[in-house]
Amino acid sequence: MLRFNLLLAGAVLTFTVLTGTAAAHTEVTHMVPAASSSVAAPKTVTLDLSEPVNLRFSTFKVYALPAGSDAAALSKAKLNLKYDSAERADLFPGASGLAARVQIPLRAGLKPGAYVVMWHLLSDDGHPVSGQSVFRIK
Ligand SMILES: [Cu+2]
Repeated sequence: MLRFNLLLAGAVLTFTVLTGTAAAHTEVTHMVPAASSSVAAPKTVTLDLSEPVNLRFSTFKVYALPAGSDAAALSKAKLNLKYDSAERADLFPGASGLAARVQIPLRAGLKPGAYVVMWHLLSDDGHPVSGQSVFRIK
């Protein structure tokens, strides 16, 4: 009986670990330009996600980061703004459908300085995930 209980406990633990992994929140696994990198003016930002997300319920923006500003605070202030395309460094028109890779076109002639890529995603399990990453144009 003890042995059976141990087996059962092991099976429950294994199940928990496996389903825990499957229900993990969507993450940005790779990005170009990479976080903290310094690059010549790029034409696009590319984000790879750990699983496909529904783009219709996801937001991606790029903003210039004013000197001395906090990237997380700027993202919080700007992610939910509507009709802010004139302020933004990107020309992302929005999208729909499922995708695990997102390409965000950038404006031509962006000035040297820091830029924040910010995102708001709907994970597979229905939970929202927000994040941001900073790169620098030389
Ligand atoms: Cu969740």
